[in-house]
Amino acid sequence: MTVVGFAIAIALVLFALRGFPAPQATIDQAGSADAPRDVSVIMRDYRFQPDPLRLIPGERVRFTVLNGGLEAHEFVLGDDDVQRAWESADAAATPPLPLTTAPPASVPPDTGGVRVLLASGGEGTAIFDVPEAGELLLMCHIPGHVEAGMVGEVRLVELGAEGSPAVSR
Ligand SMILES: [Cu+2]
Repeated sequence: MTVVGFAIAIALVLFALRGFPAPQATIDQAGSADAPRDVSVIMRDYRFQPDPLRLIPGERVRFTVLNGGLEAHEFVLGDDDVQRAWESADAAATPPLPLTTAPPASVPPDTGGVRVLLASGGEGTAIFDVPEAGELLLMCHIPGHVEAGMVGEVRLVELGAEGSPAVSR
């Protein structure tokens, strides 16, 4: 990292800590197998930040997902088939009555995509290989959350596009 790049990174962190809206950073390097690109996503009641989420086709990213909301949230990134698999898994795992315990949600291992389920205040990481093409969606399938607006836009962009700046917690 260059001195200027380092200074900019520090400035972004300071802006984020103070709660200022951070300026858009440029994605100047795609993630690779050896060096995944770090991308932070915050889940709130009921949205994802940043929105849109910008990813480069074919890159490998390491997501750090934080749940800054008061409720449990789920980060599900993948195509339509992935979304439908988790939607039905979560619906099936929801207890039919209060105070009953349902089995944890699961999908077949070859479903693809990535899913991080977090309690309020939780943090998790996940590695994801961005496909070369196709449509990706970001959704939370906890019952009622999609209806409340918890759907994030995902854009596949070229190198040099505006990326995801540091976000304030
Ligand atoms: Cu949610």
